Amino acid sequence: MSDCLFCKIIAGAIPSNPVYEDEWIYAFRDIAPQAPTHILVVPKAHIADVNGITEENSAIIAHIFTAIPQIARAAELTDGYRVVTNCGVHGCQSVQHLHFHILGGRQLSGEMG
Ligand code: DGP
Repeated sequence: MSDCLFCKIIAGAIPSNPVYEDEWIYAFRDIAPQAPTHILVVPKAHIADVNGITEENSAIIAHIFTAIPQIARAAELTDGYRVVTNCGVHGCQSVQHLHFHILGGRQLSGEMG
């Protein structure tokens, strides 16, 4: 199996708290939540980060962004939420498998960086 942490979570080799799954993507609770609701949405195919998005795999990214509103609705984020993806060292990416954070459940800071 791949040495990637999120590939292991997707495969079920490391336990996680799922909130959504389909053929292409998996969403689960962040282990260290930074907001009352903190969900990670990942493609099942290993893409390292935003720099790994191509014409060939971009349909998965579009699919993620159609699933995110459904996931947010199911999580009752009726007053809004933030979607974040970190990339590389300056972006503070700590897991090298593309993931989108859904953060909500309280008024978030206006600071972005
Ligand atoms: P980033 O720093 O953008 O690469 O975000 C990685 C996120 O992954 C971070 O918010 C913490 C979360 N995380 C790290 N290890 C685990 C884990 O084993 N399980 C879960 N559910 N989340 C994890």
